[in-house]
Amino acid sequence: MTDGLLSEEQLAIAGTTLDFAAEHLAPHAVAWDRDKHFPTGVLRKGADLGLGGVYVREASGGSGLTRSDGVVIFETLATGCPSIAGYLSIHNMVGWMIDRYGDEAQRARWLPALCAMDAFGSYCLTEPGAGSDAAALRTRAERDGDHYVLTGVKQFISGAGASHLYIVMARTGEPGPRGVSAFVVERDDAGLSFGPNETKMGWNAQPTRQVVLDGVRVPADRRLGAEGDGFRIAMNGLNGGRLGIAACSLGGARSALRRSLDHLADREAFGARLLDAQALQFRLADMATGLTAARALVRQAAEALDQGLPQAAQLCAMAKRFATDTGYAIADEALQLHGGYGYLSEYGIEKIVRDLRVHRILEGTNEIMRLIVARGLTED
Ligand code: FAD
Ligand code: 2MC
Repeated sequence: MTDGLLSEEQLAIAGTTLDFAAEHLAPHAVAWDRDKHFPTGVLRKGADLGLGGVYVREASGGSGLTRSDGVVIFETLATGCPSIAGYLSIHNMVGWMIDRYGDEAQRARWLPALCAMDAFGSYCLTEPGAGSDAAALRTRAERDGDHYVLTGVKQFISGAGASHLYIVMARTGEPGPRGVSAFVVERDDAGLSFGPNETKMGWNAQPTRQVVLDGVRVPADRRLGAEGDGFRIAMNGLNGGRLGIAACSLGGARSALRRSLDHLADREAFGARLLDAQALQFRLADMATGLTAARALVRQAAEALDQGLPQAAQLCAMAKRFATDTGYAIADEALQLHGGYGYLSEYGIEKIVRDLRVHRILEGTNEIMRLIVARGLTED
């Protein structure tokens, strides 16, 4: 079911990304999850379609698309695999941050490889002692002449080890958000190392590792933006990132709903198709309604971000909270409608539930999304 609200161009994009998801992601998603395989070759194929630099300006070598286009892209990709679509969303957050806050030399140095996905990107904010309270981060970047020396540990970093570029938020000044700066660290920089790939409930088709910075010495031109601007840069990156994750939840839920319809149409019990039971039809109707409501909020937030509206950050938080909770509930309901088959790995439904579970935690937990929304209410 489509809502008929996409532009001609967005319909064309959605057709391409749906085909990509159906051909290159969906057939392998269960095996990648089982084998913890990060399919870099498939990601590079996506770059041929412009998926490596979705929001990077065309002048910088990207696709120059809007957030409103982006949520269509990530929803459709996630119908094939939420974990891979989720990683691509993070990679695109990194590219956008370099394009938006980098200078000309920095854009020229990193963006061509990121857009081609010859280089993968990771975003490093969280630390073992600073997750939700990100402004409490303790990784230090000490100025030493024309260089900075970075020391600290980043926790739960998506793509770590496989990625070539790491945007690292580190402290250059006072405690709190105003003492934070952003740096681009390259995988080959001396002193950079990685923890083991974490064993996780879901998102198994991409690695999650600690990133350890042990006196990593980088030239000052690796700093993105001015000293002290790093927290603002990180938060602005996350506004769009949260929409990407929200859209990935829509895609996972959309696939789970589609599979439920197919399963109930095939399955017979008590002398009739299960799809003919009105009790089950009503549950499908509620799933479709929840999905459509969540999609509407995600698109409204994307439009607000595209227009640079002052309430955009709050709308992104609302959309992330609502779409990830709703998407998870739909996937869980789909598992129930599949009966025992939903619990078997080969049907792919339990994988969607596991993948979507973490969307309620990462890129800001849904409690933090409520905090952002509530702060906006009391500031009005
Ligand atoms: P905590 O901050 O310790 O929170 C614990 C609980 O307390 C949560 O339920 C939280 O909502 C709640 N809580 C905390 N403060 C409040 C409050 N004020 N009010 C109400 N409730 C509160 N980070 C990155 O930087 N880059 C990545 O690429 C990345 N990828 C990730 C991939 C995976 C698979 C996972 C699991 C995490 C990833 N993260 C990444 C980290 C993620 O963003 C954090 O886990 C998340 O922000 C929460 O931080 P925390 O785990 O330290 O939880
Ligand atoms: N957009 C733009 N600016 C923002 C912003 C947003 N969403 N959120 C905060 N800011 C600005 C804010 O306006 C303020 O600016 P100024 O100093 O100019 O006034 C500055 O940032 C500090 O903000 P606060 O005063 O609100 O700081 P506080 O510490 O009270 O709260 C909080 C910040 C809780 C909103 C932030 O720490 C947060 O978002 N925590 C969640 C962390 C998170 O999302 N981590 C995700 C890691 S990435 C990941 O998981 C991946 C999978 C990639």
